[in-house]
Amino acid sequence: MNRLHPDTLGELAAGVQQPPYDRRALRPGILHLGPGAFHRAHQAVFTEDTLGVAGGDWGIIGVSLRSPTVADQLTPQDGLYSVLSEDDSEQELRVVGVIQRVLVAPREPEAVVAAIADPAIRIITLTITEKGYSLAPDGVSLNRDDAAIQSDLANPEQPASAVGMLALGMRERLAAGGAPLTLLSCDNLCNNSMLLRAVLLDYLQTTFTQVLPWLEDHTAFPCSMVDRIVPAMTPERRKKQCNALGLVDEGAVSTEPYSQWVIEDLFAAGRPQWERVGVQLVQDIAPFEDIKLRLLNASHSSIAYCGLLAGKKTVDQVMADPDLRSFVETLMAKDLMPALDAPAEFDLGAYRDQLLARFSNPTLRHRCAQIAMDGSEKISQRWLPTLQRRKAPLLCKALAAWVHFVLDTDFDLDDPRSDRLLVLRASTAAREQRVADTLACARITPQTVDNYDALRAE
Ligand code: CS2
Repeated sequence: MNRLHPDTLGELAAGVQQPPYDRRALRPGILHLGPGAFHRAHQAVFTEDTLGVAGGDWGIIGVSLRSPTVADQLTPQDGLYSVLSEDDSEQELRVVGVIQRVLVAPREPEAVVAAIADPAIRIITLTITEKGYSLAPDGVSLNRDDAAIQSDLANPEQPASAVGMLALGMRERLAAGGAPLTLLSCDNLCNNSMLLRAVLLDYLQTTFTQVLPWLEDHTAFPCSMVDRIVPAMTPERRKKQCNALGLVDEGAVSTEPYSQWVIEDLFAAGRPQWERVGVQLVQDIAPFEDIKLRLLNASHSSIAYCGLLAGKKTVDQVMADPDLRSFVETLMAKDLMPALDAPAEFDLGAYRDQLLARFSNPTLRHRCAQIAMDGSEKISQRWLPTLQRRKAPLLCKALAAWVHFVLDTDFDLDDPRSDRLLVLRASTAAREQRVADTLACARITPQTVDNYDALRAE
């Protein structure tokens, strides 16, 4: 089989959808930090669909902050990749063409800075994961104890962190005339773009203060809620997808049919007509963020830790186990849903039913271990707000499962605080202290939760 490339599109299997516009007419208008599978299955697809329906020339340049993997996958394919979306009743395979180039920051830092400075780039979107924002333990300011931030603050001309890279790029943008810019976070954090703004302001105050007035007047930071389940690709799945495609695709992504994007309608320099393809542009994003993080993601993390401890590998396996499913359903009904202030017109019950069906999708094989990653960051976004609002005994069980997972098992700990957590795992200190220290890694402390002692006792 040949490799996917504009020159080989004629060899695609019948029925595979192709970009519905002329790729040669695209101009880079969006820069995306973190072009991993999630971006390629979500924001890129919405923009691709918009080009098909509404025209325009919004091309995307991807920037990987660390690894060359995505560039190595997509560059030989001229940016093309395929997306398979499926559940047990539908299946769609398509080739997406909206990504024009992928840059690798450590390999070509000047090109990344130049792209951020380029006035043709009008929107910077980000999927850099929760830990990419370098948030301090208070969850809202810049973590100056973070090694990457410390090194960037000491040497802001050669940044490695996302915040440092954006700050340097913005300084150059200002020097190049200061064209207005929108920065749009697409990570699973409450108030995501406001947090990005806060850490950037903090960083700029000690690096390039001249950027601050421009940032105040010429940038916009709309928050957004993103939703699509995108499991990490496996070699077997990729092989199957390539066979269905008729071409080798190293950048293949597979996902579910469902996809949702809600964005605060606050842009500094225009945007694609995303509303034409179902993106919701709203004034008040808070209810959408809360419902998604505190119901979908909160259940997801509970499924991950409880499932792994019960010997399950994937989310659908957990959902197929009657006891675990009943635990998830009760957790949603008794603890998570009552802690939400959903708008009166929002049908929370229908949303819950849809989530249960999405989690049960047998074609996704979404690994619990993937969701279990970065627990210390995710828990404070997904579980803490509910724990702060009410007594939540089932959620406490999930929290106990995480603590048990960290302290008492030999599961791999893929977490930004894994050094600390591994020390706690090995420690022979009193149990109570180790539990408290583990909880503190997820920002759960007597300062953040009122009924902390009761919660820890559970
Ligand atoms: C998951 C999310 O990996 C995780 O932590 O909970 O990535 C989840 O699949 C998405 O947020 C769904 O939109």
